[in-house]
Amino acid sequence: MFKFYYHPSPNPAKVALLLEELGLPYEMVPIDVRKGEQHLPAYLAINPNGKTPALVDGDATVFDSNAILLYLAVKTGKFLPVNQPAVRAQMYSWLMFIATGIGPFSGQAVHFEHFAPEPKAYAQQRYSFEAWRHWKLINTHLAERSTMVGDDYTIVDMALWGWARAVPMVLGADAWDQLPNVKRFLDHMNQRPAAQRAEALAERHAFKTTMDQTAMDAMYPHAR
Ligand SMILES: N[C@@H](CCC(=O)N[C@@H](CS)C(=O)NCC(=O)O)C(=O)O
Repeated sequence: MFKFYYHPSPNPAKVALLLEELGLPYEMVPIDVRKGEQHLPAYLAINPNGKTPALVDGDATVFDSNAILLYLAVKTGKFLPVNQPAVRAQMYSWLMFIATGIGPFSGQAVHFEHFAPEPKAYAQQRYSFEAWRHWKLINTHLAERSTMVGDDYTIVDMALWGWARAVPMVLGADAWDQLPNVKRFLDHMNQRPAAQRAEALAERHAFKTTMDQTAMDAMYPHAR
């Protein structure tokens, strides 16, 4: 059985969705990042980066959400696009674009908008600009397509879903007005029973929800 190290936030959500789509048994192990559990030595032995998610599959340990998506998709042979170089090239490109662009810029945009101390105007502007630029690019890509790569539902759609849920938090409540294709994609994905089960995973543990000083110290140790 897989051990899935989880916190209810965008990167773990991608993996929760794939595990639910696969229908394979897994044990959810809560890592409460607002309590600092990501820094415990036992967890760092699994994910040296001290972030969620991570997955343990027997003697295999995988960390970083999109690496876990690839690991599970390759292992099971499911939710990969057709095995043609041109299509697989698109899969790698969009997976990495989400991992290195959408995720980090969206995460930092939230950080500077909601949590960073002053002065922060320059950083706020830079990350907001880059987050918008990345999401507009996805919006354009989805203009005439319902899936990110090829004709099938793949791990790239799951990777995007994890962060698409957070768009109003990242870009503001009226962001959907400028990203109608991303909204259509998200609404469609949210109808999947596996997506609903992935969302419900958050209710299986009483995760800390307040962003108090303990949580700030745990998540932003440089600012202590
Ligand atoms: N590149 C990593 C990023 C993981 C990440 O930033 N996870 C967040 C939740 S979405 C986290 O665990 N944050 C806790 C912290 O920053 O201390 C991935 O894709 O898995």
